[in-house]
Amino acid sequence: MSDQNVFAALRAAFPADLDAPAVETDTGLVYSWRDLDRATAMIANLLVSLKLPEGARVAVQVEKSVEAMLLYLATLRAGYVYLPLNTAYRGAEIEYFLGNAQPAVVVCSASNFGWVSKIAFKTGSRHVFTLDDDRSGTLLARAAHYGDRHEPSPKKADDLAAIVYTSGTTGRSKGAMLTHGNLLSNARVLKDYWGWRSPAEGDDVLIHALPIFHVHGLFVAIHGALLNGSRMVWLGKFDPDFVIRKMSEATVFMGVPTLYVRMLAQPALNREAASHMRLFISGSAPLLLETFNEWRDRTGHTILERYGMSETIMLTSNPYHAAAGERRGGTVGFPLPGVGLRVRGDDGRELPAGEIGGIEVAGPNVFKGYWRMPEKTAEEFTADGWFRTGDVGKVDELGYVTIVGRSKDLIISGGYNVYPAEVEGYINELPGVAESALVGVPHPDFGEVGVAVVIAKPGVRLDAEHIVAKLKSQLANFKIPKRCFVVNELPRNAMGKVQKNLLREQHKQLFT
Ligand code: MLC
Ligand code: AMP
Repeated sequence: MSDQNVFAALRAAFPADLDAPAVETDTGLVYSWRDLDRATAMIANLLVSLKLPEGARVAVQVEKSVEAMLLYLATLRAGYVYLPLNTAYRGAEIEYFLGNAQPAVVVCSASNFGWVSKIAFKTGSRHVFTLDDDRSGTLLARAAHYGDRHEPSPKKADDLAAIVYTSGTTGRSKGAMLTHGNLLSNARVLKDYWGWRSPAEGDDVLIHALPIFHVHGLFVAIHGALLNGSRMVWLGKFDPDFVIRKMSEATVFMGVPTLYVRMLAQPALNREAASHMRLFISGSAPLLLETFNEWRDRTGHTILERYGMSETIMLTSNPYHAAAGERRGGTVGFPLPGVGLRVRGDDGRELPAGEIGGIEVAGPNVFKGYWRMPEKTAEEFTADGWFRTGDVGKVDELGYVTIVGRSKDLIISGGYNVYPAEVEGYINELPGVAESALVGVPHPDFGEVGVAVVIAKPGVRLDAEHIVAKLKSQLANFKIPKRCFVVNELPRNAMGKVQKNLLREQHKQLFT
């Protein structure tokens, strides 16, 4: 197979006019295609000069910036493995990720250099650079000494491109190993499926408003624009008002449902504001039918909902072209071309249309396995090689997939995953805590949020606010329970298992 380096494929799609704008930021900076090419070459040359071993990981925890995207692209260009880390992660979380992935290079913001570098050196990293969202830091200062030409490292489809950590339902996070073949095949399918228009066909412009340390903002959005040679309007942080204003010069927007909810709260959102737009895409969490309908009423656009995972990138999508069917609210559309999707019952039987069971998938987009966890990898794949998503759903007669729930105990809050087992583990470690349960309840802004219910050890008086304050010092902010209750007992079934469904029911109206 010829070279499958994702960067090489993206680079080949750059428009002929390299001086045309490729990225324009919310702070008024403009980067040309030539800038992207040269800067990624310089960073790639710096990485190569470090003489890293084959397959070395480059772990990155920095605020969103165009330079952070360039570092991602440069890592692919140089042939190393990119490991993005949410900026919300705190000390213990970072210590685990670096200890598990053993990256050769760590890049962090200057203000975190003290504690991050301490962990990085302890876990065996040789190089720690800084990068801030104002183009400062040692990474760029060092890269400035290197040449602006670099031949992308040739890669096979099966070579590792990125490791994306996803929390585990039990135990620790797992690093999903994604290959160049996974990323490239998915990007090519989406380019076609979502009708990206080449510059000659009318120039798509993407509004990029998502974080770039997860699949949605990092792969789906960035690859989508670059593989099509399309300009990006780049936001460091989502701002509903700014996005609505920029719609007049853009055509594509991708967001998690919370972003749509927040834009709907702006009076400026109307048909005229959205008239230049071609496509609104939603994913990472369930889009409420109410949001889907309200968006159509207010803007005249039907949101295209799609479904994916860190382990698989994109799996299904509602159709773009009307000829392929309508975009159906409440569904995640059809399996993408090349993606196999089946629904199986508890007894392993493949279920017919309309019946609810576990969703399993296969295809060139499905990851290679969990980093250094062969037993976990084996658990999540069936004997015939299909990946168990942990999502529960059905496929109707026409082929539309609907997700009705999850077999994995997971809360999706504002598009971020929160695993109750992890948060409960931290709560249970606090002095005086006997036991705890974290459940997801509906929330008007984040879709779903975590609520903690805690039992004290005999004779101990616990303070809910104190528990939350302690968690804030240890865990990423989006994992912090939005409310905490100290109670005398947890509801249990006959087997002694905590009945989370009853807790969810009890607290379901806390925020609505
Ligand atoms: C922020 N907070 C959250 C939160 N984000 N709480 C729960 N869930 C979240 N997602 C908390 C903060 O800790 C803070 O609490 C308070 O909310 C306000 O913080 P903020 O900083 O003002 O929030 P904001 O920056 O506006 O962030 C909200 C958001 C962000 C929706 C813009 O969460 C976001 O960008 N989400 C997108 C996530 C994403 O890209 N997911 C894709 C995963 S890929 P306090 O108490 O400190 O004030 C994937 C696969 C696929 O799932 O299919 O795509
Ligand atoms: P992550 O591990 O962050 O990649 O999250 C993947 C999970 O997000 C999936 O397994 C689903 O549970 C959920 N998800 C992604 N897209 C959708 C969607 N459109 N509707 C419902 N759930 C979704």
